[in-house]
Amino acid sequence: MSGRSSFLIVANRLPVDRTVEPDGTAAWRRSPGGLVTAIAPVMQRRQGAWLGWHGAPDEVLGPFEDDGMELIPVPLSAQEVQLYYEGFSNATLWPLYHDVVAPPVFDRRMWDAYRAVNERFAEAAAEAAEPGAVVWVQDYQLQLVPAMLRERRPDLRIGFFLHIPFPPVELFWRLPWRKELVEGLLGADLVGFQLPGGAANFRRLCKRVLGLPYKSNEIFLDDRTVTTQAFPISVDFAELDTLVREPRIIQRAKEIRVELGDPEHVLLGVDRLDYTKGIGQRLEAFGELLGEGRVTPAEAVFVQIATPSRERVEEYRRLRDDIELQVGRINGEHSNFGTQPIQYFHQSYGREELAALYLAADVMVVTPLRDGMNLVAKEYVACHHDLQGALVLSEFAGAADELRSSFLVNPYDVEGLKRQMLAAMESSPHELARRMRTMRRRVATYDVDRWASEFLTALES
Ligand code: ADQ
Repeated sequence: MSGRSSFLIVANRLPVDRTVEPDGTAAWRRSPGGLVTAIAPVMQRRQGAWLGWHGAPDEVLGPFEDDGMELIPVPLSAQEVQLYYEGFSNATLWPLYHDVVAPPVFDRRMWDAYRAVNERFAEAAAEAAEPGAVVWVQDYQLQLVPAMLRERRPDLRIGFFLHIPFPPVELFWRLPWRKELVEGLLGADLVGFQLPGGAANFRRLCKRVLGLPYKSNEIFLDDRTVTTQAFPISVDFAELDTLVREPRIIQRAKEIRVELGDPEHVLLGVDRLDYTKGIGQRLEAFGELLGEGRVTPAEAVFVQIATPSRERVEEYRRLRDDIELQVGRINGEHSNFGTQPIQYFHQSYGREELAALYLAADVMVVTPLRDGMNLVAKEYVACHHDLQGALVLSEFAGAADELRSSFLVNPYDVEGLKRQMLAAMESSPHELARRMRTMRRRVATYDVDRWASEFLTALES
């Protein structure tokens, strides 16, 4: 054992993407996305190391430093990317944990690859950790790592955080490898979830699968206890709040509105193009409002940003086709020369452009069918120090537990969705300010720093 770091993050991906500079040299750039945004600041402060795949199949890289972080690449073969990542992680676990909104694939070869890759991550973490180090394992791709790591290094303090929902026992039960997954997670000292409901589901499952007793937050094993607890993840409130006060962002937000034809209402959706996000449901509602003449293309524009995601997984390819067909239909029926009621972008954006978009939007529409938390909702709130702007938020997003002053919706209820979108557009500035103030207080207090420090305090105590 070489023993090197006293603090380790273990995640499927490293927090950087490779880019090619204008002069042709390769460089690394901090990647977008929930997890990275959340943990990078903690990493830099603690001078820890981050273990994860670097994004290129069949390539072996040595450890390197970037952005003030020590990065340790874990290699994956092209076949493992297909079976472990696109397969077991994203075609089995992802739909199963999100209320089975798409049918999960159960494939033994995928499971074998998942186990083998988890083993490799555990091996690499065991080698990189100093005696007594704190290791924080992230998310559904690595649920076997805690137990595999404990077996090799019982001296470590091991935490695990699940970023997606943990399903009810009745759904989890379908998984042919349910016992192995539960045992994998129980290798941790602390298993964290977004919501108390996820933690409760996990405790019930441990009792059902392994007959383990539990009391309040603790599950009792023969020789130790495992703590299960909710830690709702959040955003860097201060950073966003400062960013949107900068003149260039304010200017850009104004430009965006002009480019959209200066409509009275700008509605916005920002999501990874994922079938859990309810993009089709919100477009359907907006399309019906147009069809019924309750909003007109002259007064409202819906901007939908859909970040490309998991494009090699069959369900995602189909989803992209469906959404693009739907956008085309609605625009085909309701566009005039020069105005298109839905502006659809299948692109990724930088933080600044995204902040300007949030600032420019009157109504943020977040309608997942199931979502662990949803950072977009919290980012929108953090960007509205003007106390204007309305958040339409699905009851099935974890964020709905905290953002009770949003316009809550059931995304399966198209009429309800239409009603709340209209209510959001028609609310008085006074009413919007009342709602936004309450939401901002919550997100400012429970920001991402607090999320990470509460998890780590619980893990280290
Ligand atoms: P995601 O499913 O990826 O995260 P979300 O929480 O909304 O969902 O985070 C997406 C992040 O990507 C946000 O920070 C957003 O700003 C960024 N993003 C989205 N579209 C973008 C675009 N076009 N360009 C640039 N950036 C874009 C998973 C879980 C969530 C959980 C997070 C964190 O599914 O439920 O909240 O992890 O735990």
